[in-house]
Amino acid sequence: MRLYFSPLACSLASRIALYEAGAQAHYTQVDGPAKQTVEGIDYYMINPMGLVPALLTDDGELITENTAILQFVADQFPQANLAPPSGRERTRLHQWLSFIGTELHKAVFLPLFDSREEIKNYGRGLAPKRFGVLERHLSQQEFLLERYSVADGYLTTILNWTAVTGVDLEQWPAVLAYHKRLLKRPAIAKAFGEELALYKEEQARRAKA
Ligand SMILES: N[C@@H](CCC(=O)N[C@@H](CS)C(=O)NCC(=O)O)C(=O)O
Repeated sequence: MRLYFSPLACSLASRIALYEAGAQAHYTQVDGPAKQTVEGIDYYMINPMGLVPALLTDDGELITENTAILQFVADQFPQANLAPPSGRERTRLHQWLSFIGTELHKAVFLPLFDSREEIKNYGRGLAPKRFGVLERHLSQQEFLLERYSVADGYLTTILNWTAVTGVDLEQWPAVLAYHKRLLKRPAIAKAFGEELALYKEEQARRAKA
C-alpha cells in the first residue's frame, strides 16, 4: 500500500489508522499547492482531484476520500479493532465519519483556512452548534464509539487545526480534554510527531523559495 499525504493535512488520519493497524505501507508526500509528489510527479496524474489522502492498494486500486480509506484500513486489519464489523455500531461509525468530514472538516475548518474575513466568519458561525454536539457526547464517552475507532484518529487530526485557525477549545472542555488525551495515544503521537517535522521542513523550503 502507498499513502499519498501532505504533512498535518487530513491524510494524517489515514497514517494514524495504518500505524494503529501495524500495517506495512509506503508514504509519499505531496506538495498541496504545487500538486507534485516529492519525486516531482504531477499529482493530478495519480488523483485527478489533486486531494490527499489517496491510498494505492497492493492490487493497484486507488482509494480516495477519508471516510472510505479509513474504513478500508480498518477492514483489512480486523485484529486491530479499528471499526465495528457490522450492525448499529457500524452505522454509528458512518455517522461520526460523515459528521467529521462534512460538518467539521468542510463546513467549519475549510472556511477558517481562507484568508477572507467574511468566509472565516461563516466558518466561525457554524462552529458552536457542531462543537456543542461533540461536547455533549464526549462528556459522556471516552471515545466517539464504545471503544477507539478510526473516527477518533480523524477527529484528532481535525482538532489539531484549532491551533492554527484560532478556534479556542477552552469553550468545550470535554473536547479539549479528549484532544489532549488522544494526542498521547502512541500511534497518534508517533504519526503527529513525524508529520510535524515534515511540515516544518516544508515550511522552511517554501520560505527559501
Ligand atoms: N473529500 C475529500 C477531501 C480531502 C481534502 O480536503 N484534502 C485536503 C487536505 S485536508 C487537500 O488535499 N487539499 C488540497 C487542495 O485543496 O488543493 C476527503 O474527505 O478525502
